[in-house]
Amino acid sequence: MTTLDQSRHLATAIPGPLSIELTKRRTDAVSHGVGVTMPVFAKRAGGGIIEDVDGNRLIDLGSGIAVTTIGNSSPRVVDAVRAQVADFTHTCFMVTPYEGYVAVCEHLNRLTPGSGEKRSALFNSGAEAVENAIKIARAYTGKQAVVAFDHAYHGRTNLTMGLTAKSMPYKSGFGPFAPEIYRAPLSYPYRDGLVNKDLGSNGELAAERAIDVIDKQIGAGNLAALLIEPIQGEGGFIVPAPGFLATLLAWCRDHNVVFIADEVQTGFARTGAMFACEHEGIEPDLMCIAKGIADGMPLSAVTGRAEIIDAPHASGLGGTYGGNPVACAAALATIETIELDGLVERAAQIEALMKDRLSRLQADDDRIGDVRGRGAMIAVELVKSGTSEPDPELTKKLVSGAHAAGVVVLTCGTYGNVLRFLPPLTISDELLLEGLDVLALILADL
Ligand code: PLZ
Repeated sequence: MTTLDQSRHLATAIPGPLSIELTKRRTDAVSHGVGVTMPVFAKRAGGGIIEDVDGNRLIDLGSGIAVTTIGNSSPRVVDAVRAQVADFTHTCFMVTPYEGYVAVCEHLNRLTPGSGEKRSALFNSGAEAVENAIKIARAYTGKQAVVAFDHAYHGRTNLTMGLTAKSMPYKSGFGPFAPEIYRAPLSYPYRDGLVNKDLGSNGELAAERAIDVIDKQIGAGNLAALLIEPIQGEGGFIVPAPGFLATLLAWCRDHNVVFIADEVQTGFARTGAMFACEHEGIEPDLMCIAKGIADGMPLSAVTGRAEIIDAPHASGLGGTYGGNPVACAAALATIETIELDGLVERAAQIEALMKDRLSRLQADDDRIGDVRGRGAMIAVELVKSGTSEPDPELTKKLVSGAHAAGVVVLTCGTYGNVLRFLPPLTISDELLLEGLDVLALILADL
């Protein structure tokens, strides 16, 4: 295979003729319920570039929604997957197990925060990991209620739709949802701070507000689990105020409530730590892991305290494909790559680079209300000039301008006004800064 040139290049207008052709086929063949961010079809990807079928090379600031963190088709993953496919593709771990599954669990038990005895179970998707974490928490506590937070995103299956906060496009028309799901207020420093300065900066205060709602509306005696993203992903890359997570965790420990960290988007070196919980010094009871774990092969996990995760009866957890051997081989190669190539440190460098560039942009442009995030998970919240009112229209225009200029960038946020950056950690500084420069130019023109 020829190496992929690490430069942005527009060979045609975006989308080009071959992508337009494929889009016609897609419209005829693929359910219109499946949305698409950018109407270009991928041909190859690696480093910091996605090449489309028309020969356009796009700067990748999305990593397929935080999945190809170690770079697309990462060399060790390619080798490991090839070797595993040639040996066997599937036996089902529940029928005749294989070493790769066990080895992935050993690594996860080692890599996740917390020194006590831990165990893991493997599944296919982020949503499936969340569903299983809740099954485990219910089995362990003998209680049923689950609390999730404002702006939360946990998936699109029935239970996880119920846990996800935003109606459009995730839930609208798809109910009824599972019972015993409750919602508590999050710590959202930028928006809390507009209302009450202390609340914006003091995570303990924000946690007390949430605990009060939980106490009054659910009661700890009924609550099996508290489920939270340590940095919210789809909800807007919201980093809670310091102390918020630790205060919630301490309350959970006092009340026999299982604290589940959904690290599906934040995990696996993305935030400048192996897991985002490390930044807050907390050790969750259970952690949901997916996305970056296997460089795009479908794999997810629940890892946590042995006492809790062993609570379900034998055969209470499982699934045909969970911990597929090819996905496990990819995960082992991913872990090796992160550790040998120092990618956790690389994510921290990317944070410094991006925050420097974006804060300078913010200083000159009051439509950038907030710059936030950690590691290679950085966002800007766009507002109407001179206000804090969300500006989803500006966000849409900026993103479509970026797409036309060959920069793959995504949005998020309850109000649709957050531009989020999730570059692969293998992107060069030059490409990363070029991507941000393109955005800055488009923003200046709008
Ligand atoms: N938990 C924190 O970010 C997936 C979803 C994109 P699955 N986020 C991207 C979309 O529009 O479907 C996600 C997440 C967090 C759970 C999930 C769900 O992971 O692998 O998509 O099921």
